[in-house]
Amino acid sequence: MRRWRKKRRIFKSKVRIKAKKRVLKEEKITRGVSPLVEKYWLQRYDLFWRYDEGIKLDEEGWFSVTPEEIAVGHAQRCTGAGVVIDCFAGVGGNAIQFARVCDHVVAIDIDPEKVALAMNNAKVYGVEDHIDFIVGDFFQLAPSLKGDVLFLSSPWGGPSYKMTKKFTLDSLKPKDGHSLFQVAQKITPHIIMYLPRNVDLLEVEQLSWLSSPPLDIEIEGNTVRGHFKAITVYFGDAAITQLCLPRTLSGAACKVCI
Ligand code: MGP
Ligand code: SAH
Repeated sequence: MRRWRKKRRIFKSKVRIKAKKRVLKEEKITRGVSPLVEKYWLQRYDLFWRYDEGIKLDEEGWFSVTPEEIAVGHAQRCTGAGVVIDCFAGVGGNAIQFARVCDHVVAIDIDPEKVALAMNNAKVYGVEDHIDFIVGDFFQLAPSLKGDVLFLSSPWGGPSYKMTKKFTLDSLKPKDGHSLFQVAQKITPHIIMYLPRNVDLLEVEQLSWLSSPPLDIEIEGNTVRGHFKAITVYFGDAAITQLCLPRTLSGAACKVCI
């Protein structure tokens, strides 16, 4: 009799667990997000404070967008700047914040779907008139671009970027970090790079030494609610705190704040 009761209890709890799983699955379907996106969806208000007002993202957008608090920090560095070019604009996380403080923003993305999403999101924030959206390949467009500050947040190869202990610049997509930096420098030396938190910092510093003359550089750790999210590197005048930065032997200023 006791064994039978125990069996019945186990059966009932299994049924309950199955029902709970079904409800969770249904909830996910109603939210319209895949299991990969679920974790980022839970952070939606950190990504876009005005998420509920009509913000739209696709899968890559969910895991790549710069959280709003970090994007605001990037933009503050460019307050009053003339033209900022967001070379890999995605769903507009950065472009929107730049548009709030700069004269004009050029937002480029190779994926037409991303540009459509970024335009929609810029409308939600009421800044669409301050942004020129371009569908195109940054590397092809580069020779014809003119701007005061360049923002580079290229793909890192998806959320698996953190599987490796040290993320090297050659893992950046679609071209390695050195080539990307060289192309960018031909447009302006005032460059901001948004990079993985496990990026090889020595390699990053080398980018400034390899420039001629060496560029001032500031490396900043980015957190949201105390969670270490990414690293931002400011080069040239974008490293605006340069006046109080220690000078290296090369003559360039260098500050690391992580
Ligand atoms: P994450 O590490 O995938 O998220 O991305 P989280 O919540 O820190 O995950 P955890 O499990 O490690 O705690 C952190 C941040 O990096 C995201 O919010 C994006 O801003 C940025 N990011 C991530 N990826 C994969 C990319 C990318 O490919 N390109 C760019 N530009 N940014 C990315
Ligand atoms: N900072 C953005 C996220 C950028 S994710 C935000 O906050 O929303 C990187 C983006 O680079 C992706 O949207 C991808 O479509 C785009 N991309 C990849 N290769 C590109 C290229 N050659 N030129 C321009 N954009 C490219």
